[in-house]
Amino acid sequence: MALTPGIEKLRSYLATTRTRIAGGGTVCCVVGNEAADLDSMASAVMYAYCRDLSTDANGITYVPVINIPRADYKLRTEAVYLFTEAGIDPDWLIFIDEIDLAALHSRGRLKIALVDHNKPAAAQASYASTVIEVIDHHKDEGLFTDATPRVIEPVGSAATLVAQAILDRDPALLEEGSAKLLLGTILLDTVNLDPEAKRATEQDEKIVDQLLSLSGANRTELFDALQFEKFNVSALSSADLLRKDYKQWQMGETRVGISSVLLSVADWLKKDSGLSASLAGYAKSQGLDVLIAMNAYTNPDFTRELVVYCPNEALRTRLLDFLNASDLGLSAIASDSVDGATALFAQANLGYSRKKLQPLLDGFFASKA
Ligand SMILES: [Mn+2]
Repeated sequence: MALTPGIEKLRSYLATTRTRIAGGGTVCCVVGNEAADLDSMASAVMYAYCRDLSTDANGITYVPVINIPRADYKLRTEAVYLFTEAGIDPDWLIFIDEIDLAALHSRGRLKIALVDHNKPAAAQASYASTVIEVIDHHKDEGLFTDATPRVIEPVGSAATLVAQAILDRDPALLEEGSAKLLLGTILLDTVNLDPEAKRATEQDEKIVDQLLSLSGANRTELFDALQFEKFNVSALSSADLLRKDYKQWQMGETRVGISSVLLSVADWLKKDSGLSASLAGYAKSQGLDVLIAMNAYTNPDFTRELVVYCPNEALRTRLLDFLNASDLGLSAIASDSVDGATALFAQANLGYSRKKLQPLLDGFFASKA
């Protein structure tokens, strides 16, 4: 793949961060939030780049740290797409499992810049005293009042604030690829500046205009491509589909996990003829008694389906009786491709998201105990 024009400077910066960390001195980790959505990743990369090359870096090495393990990167399909489009190789990025923050901290070498959040994640709370900069668009938690800069503004995307910081400091850093990275991020966060979505502010619009001319990108084409890639899970295995958007709870005696899966049950079975074994493997890896996949997709209408995996027959019978009697509107999908531990359903009641299903299940398992 040909390099995007102008990306060489960003590329050589990213390619040398590991060596520079090993070399000693103060390291300022520019960290996004734990959800590590596209905004957090793009903002961390571009803000670290801009700060590292600015005249007031004070000898500090600024490095972007992506706040998820590297193995989870491929689950962020829209990020994989946009970083590739921008000409950025993920091998150059540093993920949270690839840097020893505790060691840097104990040697007094650690500083932190928070982007796309203004309260450190629980895993990083013990480094709160090292926070020196904050760039964010969430509600101001009132922390780190001495941070400089401390920019917390309710715009549609943290990438808007990062782009503003770069335009203020060194606009030459924004070339085709990096401008596209920030632009795509803002478009996705603001639903392509749609007023109905009530995300975009005047500042987002102003920055988008500038990034459009710097990147030469087509706004609608870029947004449509990102929107498509966000839901394009065709490259993911069943285990990856299950862990992409996953939550688990202890409900009384029962350990329950619920995955949101952006794929129809029919397509899933086409992809994975051993779906029951995949569910069993994932349930085992998470120590679950019950694993539920909530399949949701649009083709052409929004549709919900439910996959219930429960190897304990007595528990499964009670659970399925309960679910069938509930207002989920379930009807069984017959299939020879799954074993007896797995039940497949169409779900007529579209109002049941995970947020609503979880308390329903909680009530069932709590009363059972
Ligand atoms: Mn954000």
